[in-house]
Amino acid sequence: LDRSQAVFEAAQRRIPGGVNSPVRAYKSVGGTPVHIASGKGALVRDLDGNEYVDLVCSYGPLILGHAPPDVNAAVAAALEKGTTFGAPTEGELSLAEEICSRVGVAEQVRLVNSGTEATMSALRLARAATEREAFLKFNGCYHGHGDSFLVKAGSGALTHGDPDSPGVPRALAALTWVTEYNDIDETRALFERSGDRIACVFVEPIAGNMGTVLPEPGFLEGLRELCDRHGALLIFDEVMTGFRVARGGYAELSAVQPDLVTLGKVIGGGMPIGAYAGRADLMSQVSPAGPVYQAGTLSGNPIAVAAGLATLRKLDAAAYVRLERSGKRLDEGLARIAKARGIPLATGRQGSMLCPYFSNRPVRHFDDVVASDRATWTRFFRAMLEGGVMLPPSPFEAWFLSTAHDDAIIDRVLAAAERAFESL
Ligand code: KE4
Repeated sequence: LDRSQAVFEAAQRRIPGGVNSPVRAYKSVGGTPVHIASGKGALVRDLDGNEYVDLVCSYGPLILGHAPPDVNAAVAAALEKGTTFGAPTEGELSLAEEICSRVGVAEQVRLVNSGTEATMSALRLARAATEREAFLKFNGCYHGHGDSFLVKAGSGALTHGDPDSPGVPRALAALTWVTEYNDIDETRALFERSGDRIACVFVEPIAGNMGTVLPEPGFLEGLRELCDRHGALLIFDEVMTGFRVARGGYAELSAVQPDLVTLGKVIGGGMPIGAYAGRADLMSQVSPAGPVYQAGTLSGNPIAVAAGLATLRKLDAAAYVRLERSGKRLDEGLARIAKARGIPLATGRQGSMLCPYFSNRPVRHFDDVVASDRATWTRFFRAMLEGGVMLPPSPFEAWFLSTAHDDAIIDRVLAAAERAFESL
């Protein structure tokens, strides 16, 4: 990793931690972060020429794999006409129509440039629409780095939030309330105490930022019922699950429908993008149709829109059949190998997003994730990297597959896992 090492050392002088997003710095697993030179399909190559099967897939966007020909062609064609105009274009309408045709609750969409912008904006809209200031999120869920979201469960009686980062004003953090994911009783108690103050509930319908934790039966249903009873909005943060777990996102798989949904990652096909969408009576309150201000220089830019449209248009029913086949093959293969070696492994999976935990109990809450054997996980991460498979460098990150991860690629991952488990 000589070249990665050299670039990383120089980068740390010019970029905080040498990276532009913290997880990439390998803090959880130690060692030099592998710097990537190129990617194609399911494979990436580092600066020193080493090849890996990529299970990071940029933390979700690359559902068609690296440099898919149709997406690259669409971007190249768009580039010929310029990159951004600061004026409306037809492509933005096409992408909005495409999103609304797939996401049941979406009657209107506003495009932004990241998941963080999408959740920040949706929160502002929810606060405006309900004229309430407090909102609820869940321990272990991540909704981007907006101030109101960098809050951990508070010590206060009302579970008032405490800042999870310096620089987040305490007065703001106090308006973020935090309860346990999959614990509808604690959430119901909070609503009964203060439901009239809650503007909205933000939830990852599948928690993809503490690995992959599925909602227990009754959890999302309970949130819907509590929001309806107390006049709060239910917001599904589908930045990660949107168009990942089904053609219409998680909401297609569930009887529970949110009032607003936030999107990102897949809808940009690898280019910077985010979106928030929902019923017209809510979205029509957003500027300039309504008073809730939100803006962005590159929002809806033709390049991201071209990449997103090309991606969504490839995601037909057959694509999701392939994604499920690959996810199932990997999940079952890992379970078989771990069982043969007597190593406790619990895996959360939905389609092509999954996370194995070294745990002898099912992972239902954040504390189950924290209790899993992260030292063994780190040794596993290292052994897999040695074996030519690049996992996300943190036990709290979901693994992602793409339509380019075919049976041969999955079997190559399982062969590396066989050797990695032997070394544990
Ligand atoms: P971005 O601002 O990173 O585009 O999106 C924030 C976000 C919002 N909501 C959910 C459910 C998300 O998963 C994310 C971003 N996910 C992380 C992965 N854990 C991005 C990776 C990173 O931070 O580098």
